[in-house]
Amino acid sequence: MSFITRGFTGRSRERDDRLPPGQTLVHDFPVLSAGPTPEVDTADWEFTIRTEHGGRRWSWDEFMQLEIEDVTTDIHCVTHWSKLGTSWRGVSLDTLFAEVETEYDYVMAHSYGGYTTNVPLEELLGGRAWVAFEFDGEPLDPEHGGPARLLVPHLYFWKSAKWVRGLELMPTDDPGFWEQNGYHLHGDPWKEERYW
Ligand SMILES: Nc1nc2c(c(=O)[nH]1)N[C@H]1C(S)=C(S)[C@@H](COP(=O)(O)O)O[C@H]1N2
Ligand SMILES: [Mo]
Repeated sequence: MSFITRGFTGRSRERDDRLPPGQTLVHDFPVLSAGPTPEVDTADWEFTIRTEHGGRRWSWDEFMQLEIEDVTTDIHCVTHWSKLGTSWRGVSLDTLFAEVETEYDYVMAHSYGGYTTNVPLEELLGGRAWVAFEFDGEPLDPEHGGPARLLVPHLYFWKSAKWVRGLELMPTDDPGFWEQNGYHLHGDPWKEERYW
């Protein structure tokens, strides 16, 4: 009996190790949108990286020719919910930035519908960020950002811009939509970088 008890304790401690401070686990998938869900047809969808030199643009079909990765990761919303082991499919930002030259260190993500969020370029590289178009083996639901969203799971989920349409390189770390409204510029859930 004590062996079984210890086993359960160990497992929940392991789970707690994956829960950043102040977070609570959820098993559903809450929807948090600052505005209405934009209707974006993949026939019209484009993804652009804009740099000081010009940049690069992909159509949906071109995007689907890129190397596609499966990602399983935990996600953490600043409103205190976390979801463990979510599964996604998408294109790594390493793959996209392999085709782009820039001296700039900061990125503004832009979404269909007007949402923006800022992230240092370095934090989008090194296998830490994707443009995701599937969740749980299905095309990404429009309310969760379909046809495609940014996925930056090591930062609070507001950085994972839904309906993403492009990235703009910037020389300075300018605040995006929530960051202008009091959310932290960086947003590391392990440091509780919620508001400032
Ligand atoms: N375009 C856009 N992206 C967005 C948001 C938004 O309002 N608009 N909300 C952000 C916030 S605060 C969170 S927590 C997550 C929520 O994603 P979900 O609705 O798929 O759970 O999306 C982020 N990306
Ligand atoms: Mo959020």
